[in-house]
Amino acid sequence: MKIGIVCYPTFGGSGVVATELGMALADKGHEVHFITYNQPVRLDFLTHNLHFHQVVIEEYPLFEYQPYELALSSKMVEVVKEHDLEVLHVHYAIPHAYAAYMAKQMLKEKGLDVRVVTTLHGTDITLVGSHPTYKTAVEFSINNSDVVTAVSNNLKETSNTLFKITKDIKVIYNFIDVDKYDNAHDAECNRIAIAKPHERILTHISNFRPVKRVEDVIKIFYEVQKEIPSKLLLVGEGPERIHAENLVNKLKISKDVLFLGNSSEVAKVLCYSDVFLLPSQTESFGLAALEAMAAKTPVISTNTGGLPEVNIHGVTGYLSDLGDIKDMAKNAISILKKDETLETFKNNAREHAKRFSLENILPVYEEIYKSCYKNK
Ligand code: GMT
Repeated sequence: MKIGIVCYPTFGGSGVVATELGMALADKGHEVHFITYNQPVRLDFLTHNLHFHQVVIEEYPLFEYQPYELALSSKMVEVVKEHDLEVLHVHYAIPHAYAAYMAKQMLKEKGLDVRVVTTLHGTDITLVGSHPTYKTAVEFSINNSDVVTAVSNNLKETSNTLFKITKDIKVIYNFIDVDKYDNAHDAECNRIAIAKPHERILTHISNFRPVKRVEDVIKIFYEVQKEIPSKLLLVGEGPERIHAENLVNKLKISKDVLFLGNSSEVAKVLCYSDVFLLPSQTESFGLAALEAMAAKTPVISTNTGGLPEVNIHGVTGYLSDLGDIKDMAKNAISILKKDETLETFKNNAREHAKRFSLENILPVYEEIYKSCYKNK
């Protein structure tokens, strides 16, 4: 099929899922066109059936806010027409679902029909979309998509609670190419470069936004390192980084905490890790937790949002109430204390991650594209 993918081209989870999906679809022979304002960070190759079309914003001094939706919907119309696209799959409702609706209407006027699949990812519903500033337009564009999907049952329920949704939202879990994480713990994984042989390694990967509660990550680590010699790896960039650095200095643990910045080589970082920390305020799914699990890293997380659908309490890691630092630290210590316990959790995490394998989820998306095209 000929599919257009619209997403944020950044390190955020929705962009990562959209990019991995597009690359996998192209690998299976579909023609995939990314329509984004930059080349997506994980889009590391382009082929005869994998294309990137840049949405260029013309800056004009009159505008305090440049009209991105107009540029995006115009680009969508152009690409659909030029390449005969059958489906536009937009990831993250704001403003992508709205721009896709406008593109669809413009194409209709020209006698062309394109199907719009909208995937809800989390903050487009929970933190941003339900705000009165956006709610009306978000609800409208969800209800006017041909198919709507959400990345967890929890996100589906939340969407139905916060909005008047007239469509049945299909739940399609985020997925992972488990094989990409196979190098975890093999010879390439030079742990000794990060920690001494007797030290454990804890990791956190995120966009360092307030919702991730990075200060809780530091506080949990602070408790853990009192009992277990360990290092903390922090991967990502964002507004909370400065607060995290301040806290690390205040607690005098800077020699044990490494800020690595953004990385597109998550699998390499995770191969060093013994425990992954995700104490988020909310998480519709927690793709970073799934990536950790695929790399044999048990997860210490909160029990909010869709996290209990991904991290299984007492099996792949532990779930705690939001802000319960003591409980999260206690759980991390219980996993890290004995080699045998750690090994069991590591194996469980990897085994459970396989349920979310690309091979299982990709055909579900393909089926959705085919069915909405058939019903044209
Ligand atoms: O985690 C973020 O803040 C980024 C955000 C995004 O849309 O890029 O992530 C959301 O989508 C991911 C992919 O579906 C989910 O795994 C994350 O849980 C979700 N984040 C939140 O709900 C906070």
